[in-house]
Amino acid sequence: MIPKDHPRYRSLIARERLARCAREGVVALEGLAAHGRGEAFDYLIGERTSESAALAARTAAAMLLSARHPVISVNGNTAALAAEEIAALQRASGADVEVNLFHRTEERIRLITRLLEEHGVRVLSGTAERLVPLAHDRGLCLREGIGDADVVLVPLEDGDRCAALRAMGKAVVTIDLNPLSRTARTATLTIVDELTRALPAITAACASLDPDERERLVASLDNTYLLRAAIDTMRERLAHALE
Ligand code: PTJ
Repeated sequence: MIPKDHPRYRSLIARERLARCAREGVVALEGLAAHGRGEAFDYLIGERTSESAALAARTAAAMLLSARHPVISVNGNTAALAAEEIAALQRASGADVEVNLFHRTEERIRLITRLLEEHGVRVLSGTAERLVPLAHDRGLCLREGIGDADVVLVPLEDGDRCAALRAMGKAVVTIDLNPLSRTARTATLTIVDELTRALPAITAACASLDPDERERLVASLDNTYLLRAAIDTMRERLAHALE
């Protein structure tokens, strides 16, 4: 039992949930290591949404709303941490949701789909085909889902797939606390923020953007600027860490 007044309450609850989901098979054991890396970067940005991340989240909403066929790609960590937030974003953006795994087994696909559905997500189903040219199983996707998407939101992504999706002409939006990762640098748009802060920010923006602002945000998207701003936030915090 984690006491509510513990100074690291949120972080401990997230770890507890991930550990439970790992025991149940939803989260890959490797996902626990990936979460730890994310936590370290979250410390560096101050565990809050920076101004540039807020702009990135609004831009992500604009891209999802302007897309012909937006798809949210969900892995084990994302389902464990944010099933409810994915349901809300699906309602706000009209995006399809597809489960896509690095450590893929049919059993994990089934468990993650069930968890998402229990939280109100409508999950695409069907026979996955190797439509993305990758040797590993992230290349497997649904023809009517990621295969047909023009904009794909891929939280906690793997760099190879991000590059492959872009090479197929798709716009890739990622959420990654590490602004130095290959994914962050390869994506069309990177939100350098924690998943459970970034998703509600995109959902809220979906409800508030008017068509003019939508167009302006998409036209002025500059991912290098957003990554530099995230790194500057971290540098600034480190410079004043002990004051
Ligand atoms: O469920 P599977 O089989 O698809 O596997 C999922 C993992 C996460 C294991 C897989 O995609 C993986 O290995 O990911 P990476 O390459 O470690 O990348 C994960 C990235 O997400 C890292 O750059 C982390 O810094 C970042 N990250 C981790 N937790 C969070 C995060 N970013 C935002 N919010 C988080 N909670």
